[in-house]
Amino acid sequence: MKHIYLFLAFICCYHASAQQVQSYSKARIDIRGKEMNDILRLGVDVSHGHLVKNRFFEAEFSASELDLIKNAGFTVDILIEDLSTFYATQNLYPPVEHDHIHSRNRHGCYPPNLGVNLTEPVNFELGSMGGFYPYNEILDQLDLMELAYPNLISRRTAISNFRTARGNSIFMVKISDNPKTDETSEPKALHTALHHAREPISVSQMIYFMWFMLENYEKDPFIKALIDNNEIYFVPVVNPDGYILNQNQFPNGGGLHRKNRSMLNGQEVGVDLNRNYSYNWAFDDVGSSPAPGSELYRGPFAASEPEVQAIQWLCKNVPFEIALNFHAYGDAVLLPFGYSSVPPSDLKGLYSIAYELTRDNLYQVGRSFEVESVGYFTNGSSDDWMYGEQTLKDKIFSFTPEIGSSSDGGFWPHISKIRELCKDMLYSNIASVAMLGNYSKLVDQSPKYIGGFDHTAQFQLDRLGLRGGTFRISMIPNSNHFNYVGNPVNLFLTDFETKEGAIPYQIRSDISIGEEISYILK
Ligand code: 0X9
Ligand code: CA
Ligand code: CA
Ligand code: ZN
Repeated sequence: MKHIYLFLAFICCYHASAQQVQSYSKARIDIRGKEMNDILRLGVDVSHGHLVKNRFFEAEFSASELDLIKNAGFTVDILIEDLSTFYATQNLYPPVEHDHIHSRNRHGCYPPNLGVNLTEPVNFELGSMGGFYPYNEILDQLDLMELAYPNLISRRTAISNFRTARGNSIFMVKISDNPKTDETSEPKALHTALHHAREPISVSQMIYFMWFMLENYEKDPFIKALIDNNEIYFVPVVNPDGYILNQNQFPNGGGLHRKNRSMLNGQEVGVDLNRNYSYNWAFDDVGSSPAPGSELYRGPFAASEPEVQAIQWLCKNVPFEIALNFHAYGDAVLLPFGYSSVPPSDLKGLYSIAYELTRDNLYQVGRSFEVESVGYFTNGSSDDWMYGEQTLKDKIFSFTPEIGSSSDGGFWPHISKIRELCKDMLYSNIASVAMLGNYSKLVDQSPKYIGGFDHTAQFQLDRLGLRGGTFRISMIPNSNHFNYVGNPVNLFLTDFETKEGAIPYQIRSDISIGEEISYILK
């Protein structure tokens, strides 16, 4: 009797842990004469990887996904058998160098040519998990910030009383002046990270940005104004259960678990939190999967997951206008909708903001199915609900930055790449707050070469921010060639509007041919 009991107990344990030690490989799938959709239809996660059209698709796959793919008749080449172990040991060696070079990382200043230098915050330190932060180190960072800057950041609090399957809270903090008070008239932005447990760069860059803002408050009037006039909410770990599982299994980094750890009928299945939001949930089986075993499992019903309930609750209680939901990887900023190609009514505005967010890092911009590095539909994503749900709350301009690329190391970049990847996101982060206000972009449209003496400086003004009104453009001579410069011009711009303007000026007649004149449009 006793023996049988022990035997049964053993089976149970084995079962529970078999679920956890899903192993992942990097593999190349031959897609000649086939369709990417044939893979997607298997419920296989093709959310990242490297696609060479009509030839091959290279990405990370779980063992069960590889079985599905092989059974569907694809030829599969295993490139890295045990990907987690590869990641967990990669920092013993220099990073693998890749042949394709990106044309990004200009790292200028913000706004361009106006002061704020995008410098590394001195308080930023790498974490102990291959350079990334284990869960407790993330909470420690938030607490350290509050200790150092109690007047600029709120104390870490749980979002209502939502608890994950493993009993964790979802924490948030806010950066603003008077952070302990809700200043209802201040525009609000939301930044979230780690919907997906294996995307640790999403939280590193968030910590980096937070320190940057706090450290520059006293030093930089532009940053001070952003903090004084807005509230920035941060939810650094949407999926603590999945993240803690990864860190327990791979304390040096490399864990590839994606979903949360929800139970279904007494079995741990895990739900893809970015398929569980309530807007067009389960729209079709291409953008999410009904199969509990799939990496894209959408859950048993809309917002079945406490993590998603917490974020939806927060958005219903705080009127955010812009949200960035940080993920990895793809060198892209995605915008709604993901569920179908039906254009959102604010497509122009969404693009306009996304292009500004990526002005420094030059990431690709588009809806998930339009962007080369993504290329598929998603239903039940955070962006679709945050933007699309306009009855229970107002629309939020929501974006998904996919940080880094496969050549940066995919989900677990080499430790030597982390700071650079964080810095790549600094401009986006700052811009996401600036866009809450009355921000616009001035583009000089004057010809480079002119003759004669009477001219006009021509320019275009694009309104990027959500608050508008009148912008005053003035012309300031910057060399001593001017007889006369016209008065400042006021331009009134509605949402995302573009207008052209001109200011007349006259050049002194003693100028010689070939001489350079210079003026500033402000
Ligand atoms: O598939 C996802 O959930 C996201 N990519 S990831 O590689 N991090 O898993 C993309 C979400 C799509 N979002 C929008 N279309 N806005
Ligand atoms: Ca405030
Ligand atoms: Ca204020
Ligand atoms: Zn993700």
